[in-house]
Amino acid sequence: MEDKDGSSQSGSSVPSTASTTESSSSPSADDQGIDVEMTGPPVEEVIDRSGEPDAEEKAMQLKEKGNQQLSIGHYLQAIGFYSEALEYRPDNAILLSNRAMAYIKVENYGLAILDADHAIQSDPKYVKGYYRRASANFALNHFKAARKDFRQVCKLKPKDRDARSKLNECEKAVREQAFSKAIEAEQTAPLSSTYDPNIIDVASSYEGPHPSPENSVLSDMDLEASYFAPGRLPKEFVMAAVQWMKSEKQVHKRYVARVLLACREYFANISSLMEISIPEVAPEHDPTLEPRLTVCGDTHGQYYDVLNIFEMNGYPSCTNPYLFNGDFVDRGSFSLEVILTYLLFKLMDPDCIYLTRGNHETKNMNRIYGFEGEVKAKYDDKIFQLFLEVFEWLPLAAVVGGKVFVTHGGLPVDPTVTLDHVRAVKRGIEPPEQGLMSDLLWSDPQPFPGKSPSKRGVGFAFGPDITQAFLDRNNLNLLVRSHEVKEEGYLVEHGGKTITVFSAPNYCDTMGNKGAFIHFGASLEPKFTQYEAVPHPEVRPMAYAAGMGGLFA
Ligand SMILES: [Mn+2]
Repeated sequence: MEDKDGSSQSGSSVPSTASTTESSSSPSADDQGIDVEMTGPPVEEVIDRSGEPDAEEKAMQLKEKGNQQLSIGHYLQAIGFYSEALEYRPDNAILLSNRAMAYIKVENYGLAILDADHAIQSDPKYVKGYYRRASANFALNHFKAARKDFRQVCKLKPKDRDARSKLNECEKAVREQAFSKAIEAEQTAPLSSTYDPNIIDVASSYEGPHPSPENSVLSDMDLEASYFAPGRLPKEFVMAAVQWMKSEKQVHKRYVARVLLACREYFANISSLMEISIPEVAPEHDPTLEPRLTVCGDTHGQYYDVLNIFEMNGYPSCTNPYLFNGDFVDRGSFSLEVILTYLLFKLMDPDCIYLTRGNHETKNMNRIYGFEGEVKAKYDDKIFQLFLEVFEWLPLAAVVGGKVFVTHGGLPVDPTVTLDHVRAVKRGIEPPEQGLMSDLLWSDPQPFPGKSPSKRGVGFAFGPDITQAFLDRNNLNLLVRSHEVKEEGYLVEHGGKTITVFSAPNYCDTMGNKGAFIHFGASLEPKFTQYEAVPHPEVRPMAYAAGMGGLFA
């Protein structure tokens, strides 16, 4: 673990080789159906080397290198090789659809769709172009568009059973979407209002922790439920549960259900914008330290790396509070353990841990990136539904020390948005296609002024001028966001006004990046700590990501 000076001068020199910002074309607003004027960068010139001798051979060599990188999970390197190959063969459908695949892997669905469009244009008979476009649209909740492309695949390859099953899955998603729209209109009661943990039996064979002081099962259900009120969950139980899960065992379903019901209730009754102050006293575990709040970025189911943060930096307590900035689940196969640990601490003491919603605390991301499969494997569908209800009520942003704005993705590009708008965002829903919630959850910074369509296909890219204007308008000093893997675990941009923090080291066991967290003391000067990944039990990332036949795994 190394401490780094927190000044923006030193931070901004950190290279961003792992950030996912490469783009060879600038998508137009029309493609996205977004009705705003874009002031993005001039379209990057793609060098055309197709006339050079041996162009074909060079393109194929670069394709092989790209394929090799793709197969070992080095997606950004793969994108680099495919982009180089495309300079020699700009309209090659295979190269375009391979790069689309790599873009999908890094969640750049907007760019994937552009490449797939291009591939289909170049060769309307090349089925993978349709596959890729369908996958990216599926990830974006555009199920009807995805269905159209899988229909085309089935037409081109009538005997392809895999395509048939994916088409069926699209049909199912279209039906589900229509159904949830219908029940939304009918205001059907959520599962949490009818779910009754009292009828779940705790068998005598259960050897895990209990919330009662005697660490034994209670027969008085009201008494048991009362332990799960915010601020009342015993520390002994929380710490025992954390250790129990570390040994790959499960906390009893009755207790998990109580945690989820209590947390849903808690989050539904607090503001969408949290106001968090810096503690006035030093962390209890080490009184020599400066009082601070610790801000972490994406943790993505990397439970053993989360425990490593706590071992290095102290467990959450009112004198050692944490803010986890979204994307707790998906990708890593210990997502259940990560989110449950955060929620247990939340109930132990609501002021020891703060959570903001990430774009992965959503139903559709969980379907394709593993959390749904994981919860259904470890518990059941109803517990998963209760998790979704908690996610729907998570706050969307925080103001730290009155001056630092923290949100998962980024800033809205609408030049009139104030903190009051953030407070007023309607929650209890999946993020809409566009609007303030989507911007906060999905947007990314860009180095040049203005706004551009997002490489992801949701939200926008916002420049340093947009950041400065938002901070000025709201009397703030700094934006902290997460959402993108960074080689050094963090990156300072926009003249020191935008910090990205990412806390999942060696993301997906393949990316080789460091993790980082930030300390904010009374001065609100960010101080960074970087760290490497630690070993975890042999369950590979995305082990539970079975959605769409494991297409995204
Ligand atoms: Mn994210």
